[in-house]
Amino acid sequence: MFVPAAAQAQDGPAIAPATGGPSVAPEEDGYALWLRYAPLEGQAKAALERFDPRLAPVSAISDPTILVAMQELDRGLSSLLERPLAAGGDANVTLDCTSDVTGPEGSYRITGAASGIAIMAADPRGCLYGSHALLRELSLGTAPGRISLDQAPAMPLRLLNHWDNPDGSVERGYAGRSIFDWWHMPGRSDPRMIDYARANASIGINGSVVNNVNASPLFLTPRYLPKLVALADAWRPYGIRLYISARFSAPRDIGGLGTADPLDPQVRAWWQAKADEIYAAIPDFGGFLVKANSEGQPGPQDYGRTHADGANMLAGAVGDRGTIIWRAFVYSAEDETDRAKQAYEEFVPLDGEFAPNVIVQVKNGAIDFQPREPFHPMFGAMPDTRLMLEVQLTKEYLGFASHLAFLAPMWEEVLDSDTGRGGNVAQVVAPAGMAGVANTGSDRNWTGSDFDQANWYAFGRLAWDPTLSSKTIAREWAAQTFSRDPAFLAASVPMMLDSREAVVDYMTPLGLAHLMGTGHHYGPAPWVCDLGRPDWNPCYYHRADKGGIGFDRTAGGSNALAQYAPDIAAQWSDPAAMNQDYLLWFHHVPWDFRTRSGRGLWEELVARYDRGVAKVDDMQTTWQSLSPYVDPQRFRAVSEMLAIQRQEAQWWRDASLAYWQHVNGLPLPAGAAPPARDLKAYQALEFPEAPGE
Ligand code: BDP
Repeated sequence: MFVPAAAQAQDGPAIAPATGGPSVAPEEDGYALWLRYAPLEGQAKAALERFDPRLAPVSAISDPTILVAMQELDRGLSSLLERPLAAGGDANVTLDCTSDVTGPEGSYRITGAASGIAIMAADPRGCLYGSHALLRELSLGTAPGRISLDQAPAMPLRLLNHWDNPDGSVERGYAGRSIFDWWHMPGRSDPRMIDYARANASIGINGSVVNNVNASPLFLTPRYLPKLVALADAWRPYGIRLYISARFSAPRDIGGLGTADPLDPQVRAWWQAKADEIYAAIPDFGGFLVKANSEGQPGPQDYGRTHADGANMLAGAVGDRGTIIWRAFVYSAEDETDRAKQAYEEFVPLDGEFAPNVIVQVKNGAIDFQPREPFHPMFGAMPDTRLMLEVQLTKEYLGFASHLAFLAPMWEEVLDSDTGRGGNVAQVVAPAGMAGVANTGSDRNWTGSDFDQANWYAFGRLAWDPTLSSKTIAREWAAQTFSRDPAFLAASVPMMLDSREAVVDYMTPLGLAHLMGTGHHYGPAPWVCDLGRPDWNPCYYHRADKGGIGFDRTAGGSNALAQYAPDIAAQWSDPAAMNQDYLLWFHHVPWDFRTRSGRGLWEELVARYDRGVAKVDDMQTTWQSLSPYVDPQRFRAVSEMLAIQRQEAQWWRDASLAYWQHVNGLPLPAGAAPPARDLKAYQALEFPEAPGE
């Protein structure tokens, strides 16, 4: 083997500088995600060549998880080196999966030295995660001898939630059809299901809820069980447990009973038998996710019972074999309470009443996955209930797949939020976990756009370790997915880190929320005020009139502020002193209110819209400068999406300003460009075919 002179040098820095300029990868379509294992170059390549990785033969391995770990190592190492690994001789990359490494399942330790790299764990999953971690480090250019990691997952459940339907449609899906080919299962084993499992395992995701929370009872029928078995069997080696969303009325829908009352003995017996049937076929079945009494879904309240009655009945049926994940995303048509208050009011009084194998799953904010919301006040308010954090990877409210918005900064903001009740959100959810509403689809690149892959990646990494910084995650992802060239990373990482804030600025600045088009949620529609339920209307949320704008959630208004711990509420109680990012979430203020920037509210609002659009200009400029580092196919795809984003950012800004001016009658501040069209033109736009509904 030819060893370049550079191999004589000392081990390189974590991300090795390029030698001789970037070499553009061949045409790629994004299917490989961050698992491309692009060939190393320069010092990093020399260091790995000098190490000359060798694996033990796999013939003696019987454990399927250890086997896939070894196969991944072989695949990754040979791809990084652009050659097959040497056979024979002693292995110098070794797995010990019965070591004394302590910590929860999946924990691992890696010690690298010039003589060998040892991956140690107390269970096969730890070996699998450790193998991926080793490949990640090497992909980033770290020299083998310098790799030293001691890792344990911060929370037990790290789950994707798919809102996929049996007919292949995906609720709020912007990446094509469902990746699950239910129709042909179990006969057809789609290789994509293995690549899905590899991708998840590589970032520590250990479970998947495969169907929509607006659940079809089909998934509980005997016809679907063999399909579920096929998936569970395929994923088991990768450490992915299968869960399903259960429709609460299933005993009526498919069980032939006249009721789904959780206290009815026949209903209890039906669920018990159903759980036993599933566990007989899938011994490691994860459990049920339930959306009950929300947006028209059936639930225990239909029978005058509580969420705890419903959840505990199912918890009894699965017993210690699995988990019931009960969603707290509830709001009701009959309830006139501020929607932001309803989940807290329904759930907090039930604290301590849930069975030990019940987890309550809470969205990051109290309304609904908006570009920015303060953390949900339930976090910290239910000390005797395990709470799980639900975030949305699919960008229903952040520009679908077309807008580049890296969401790690948003999730970091939530995870780091101090609840004022003995810990931040990450600490509150640590005994339970995190769920991410998946953004996968049948598109070749999985997520509809190349940069949306970063949100899948970031979700897994944060669920594993919520103390990771967005910057670290962006850097890891960009280096593995596009190029590890320092010049590429120096430009692309800041672009990613700023991207979510750009969306906030051009869609919902200063704490505004829920201003999107009806139903499909595409584009701006702050003028909508005539829908059947008050809290479906954007005007319910912004409350703009001639006198001012914003939702008064102080004691003088809905008093949602009082749901937070006193110290936290105090941070948001004074509109003049508080972080202005949440201003209009908590306060209704006059248009000439003096903001902390010194500008009046109207001027500040316009400035933020303009700042958001300008950030997209910057993103386009940055991306154009990166063409030397990216293959032409993905370069063009991202460029096209950025152009769409630029147009839509302008549309959000212009349509919003046209409407606010219609309400407040104010002229635009000097220098601000007038909206391109008049308000009526924006109001007339219709998109009956928009995806995801
Ligand atoms: C809303 C979505 C809707 C979901 C709902 C939920 O628009 O499609 O069913 O959340 O989370 O944001 O249940």
